[in-house]
Amino acid sequence: MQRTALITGAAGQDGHYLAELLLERDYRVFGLIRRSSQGKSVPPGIEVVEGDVTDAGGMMRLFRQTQPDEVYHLAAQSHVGLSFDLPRPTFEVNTLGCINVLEAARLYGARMFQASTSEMYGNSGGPLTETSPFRPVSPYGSSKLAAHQLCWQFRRGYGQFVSCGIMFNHESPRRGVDFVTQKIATGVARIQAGYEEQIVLGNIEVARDWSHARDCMRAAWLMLQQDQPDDFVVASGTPHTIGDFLAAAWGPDWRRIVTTDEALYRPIEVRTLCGDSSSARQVLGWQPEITFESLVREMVSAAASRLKRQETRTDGDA
Ligand code: NAP
Ligand code: G4F
Repeated sequence: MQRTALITGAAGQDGHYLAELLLERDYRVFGLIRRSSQGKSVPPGIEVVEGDVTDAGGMMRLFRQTQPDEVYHLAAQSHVGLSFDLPRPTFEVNTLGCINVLEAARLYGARMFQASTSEMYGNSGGPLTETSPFRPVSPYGSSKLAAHQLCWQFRRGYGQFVSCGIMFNHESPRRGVDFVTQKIATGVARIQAGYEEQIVLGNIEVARDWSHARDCMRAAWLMLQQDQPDDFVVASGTPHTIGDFLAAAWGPDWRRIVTTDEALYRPIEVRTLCGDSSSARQVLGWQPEITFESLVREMVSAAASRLKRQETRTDGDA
């Protein structure tokens, strides 16, 4: 029988890759999208439903309407820097929104995937596993940790099938424009085309465990195909500095094209993240397939193609 999946945050980066994966596997896919997201691209082939995860009644109606077998809860205020300026809305979406999805999934018997994050660890060291200490240093990290703990409580307390992917940074050409990798990819494309000379960044003395969003969403799907729910770290296992990303995107003389601005620094910074995904590798049979170097190449090449399309449109308007 055809299975039905509901994706919250379907217009985001991960929503696109997950929708593709589920449609390839012959699911019927509903995607929750906020009215304010209109104008953003929607994954082709999904059935769009409008709503907001902070609306508890709306979530119940959505589950009654769509009757999902699996819900992938991706909707979030996902920008760490912004969470310092908007702590309350961040908690409303990331924590209360998660409660609403948990409650509806429990009532309607849907298996649930929660998009947890390496930001929950703060500066705990590494390599980080499912049992490493959580010490978040941002409102975003705290809001996601509260949601993560609620998922455990619903799993343990009600026997609910809820699995959390503790996902480390993952990127793609569909990454939002205000995340550092997309800023670099777009900046490099603009410099190469002669539009700009510099990319202005915040704190570049940091490292992240970057992988491809397509790989991460495969892990999310695998989690809901297991006999038992659990938490899994999803990471490449190799941290790279922002300098490594710039070197792969531009070349060894990347310092020539970068300036830093302290106004873009965060009040508190997570310095280095590195995940240990042994459990996902052993239990789910998962491993990342796309290397760091090909991720960077894909992002820069996609940014150059987008720029070319914009130029063609502008020429057409003239
Ligand atoms: P994203 O591109 O920011 O997508 C999040 C989506 O959630 C956006 O489409 C956003 O809609 C939607 N949304 C925000 N508030 C909502 C609300 N109140 N009701 C309904 N939808 C709402 O994020 P992503 O990179 O795809 O990440 C997916 C999930 O994984 C997020 O939960 C994120 O926190 C988590 N995560 C991501 C990473 C990563 O490196 N990408 C790592 C760990 C965890 P708008 O377009 O209207 O804003
Ligand atoms: O690209 P970022 O904004 O990603 P960040 O903060 O690591 O968060 C992402 O990954 C988390 C998983 O660990 C997710 F949960 C979260 O939803 C999001 O997807 O910043 C990466 C690093 C930070 O240290 C930041 O301070 O890059 C540094 N950075 C330096 N200059 C910058 C910039 N970040 C941004 N966004 N913009 C800059 O100009």
